[in-house]
Amino acid sequence: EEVIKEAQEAIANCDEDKAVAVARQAIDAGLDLVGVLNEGFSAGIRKVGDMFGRGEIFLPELILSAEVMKKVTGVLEEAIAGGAAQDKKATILIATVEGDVHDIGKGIVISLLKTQGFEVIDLGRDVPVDRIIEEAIKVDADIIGTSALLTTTLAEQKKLEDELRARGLRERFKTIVGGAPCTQRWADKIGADAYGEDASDAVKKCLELIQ
Ligand code: B1M
Repeated sequence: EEVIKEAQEAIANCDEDKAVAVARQAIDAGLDLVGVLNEGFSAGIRKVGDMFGRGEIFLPELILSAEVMKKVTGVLEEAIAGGAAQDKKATILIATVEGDVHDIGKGIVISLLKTQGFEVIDLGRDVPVDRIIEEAIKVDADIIGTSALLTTTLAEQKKLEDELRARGLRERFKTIVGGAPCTQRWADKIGADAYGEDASDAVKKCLELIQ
């Protein structure tokens, strides 16, 4: 409980040393690192986002908190990935959609997928639909996953579904969508195969998709 509170505060205060110390403490104590990420650090960055949305803080502060968040997820992801499974279950290609640079959540989803034996091809952020499809064909992906954090870039997830259908490729890949403004309703509406609410849910859904 104390760790969760300290994690949230470290992000809100843009305190990198404190954040990294809390992360290391969680690793050493053998705590559930995904839980610490979700309830601690991620909750902290969302709070900062809410303050930004209300105009209580400005972009430079949001950027600083995001940098601390990146650093700390890097530390935790390394520890989580240490338990990566060896057996390859399936290949998933993942990207943040065009026009969108938010990639912290995508990073967490990726490290958790790796622990479950998925081979993950990460195309990064701000990736156009054409490139996503090209690469998916090239690596013979089983699943294509897209992350969108802006209400304006959600449309790219629909564009992907439409393009796959238009090119006669829709049956070749399974698709999963995620990101803060994304919902099951949206996934159903655009015809995606699955929606991941958070990293654990994303892994669960991907495992179902390859059944
Ligand atoms: Co921006 N941003 N941001 N931002 N940012 C939001 C999204 C916002 C809600 C903040 C706010 O105003 N309250 C708002 C969007 C409003 C809207 O669209 N309605 C916003 C805005 C406006 C902007 C800019 C336009 C600001 C500006 O420039 N004026 C700008 C846009 C840049 C762009 O993309 N073109 C911008 C920039 C940035 C930073 C660069 C400063 C930074 C991103 C740094 C980075 O990612 N490298 C940033 C941040 C940090 C945020 C908030 C505060 C936090 C996002 C985050 O990392 N959350 C965010 C507020 C919020 O989300 N409430 C906000 C933590 C992360 C663990 O959660 O990403 O949701 P999340 O991922 C979760 C799940 O969603 C899910 O699992 C993850 C793990 O649990 N998931 C998936 C995610 N992807 C998945 C994929 C899957 C499955 C599950 O399958 C493939």
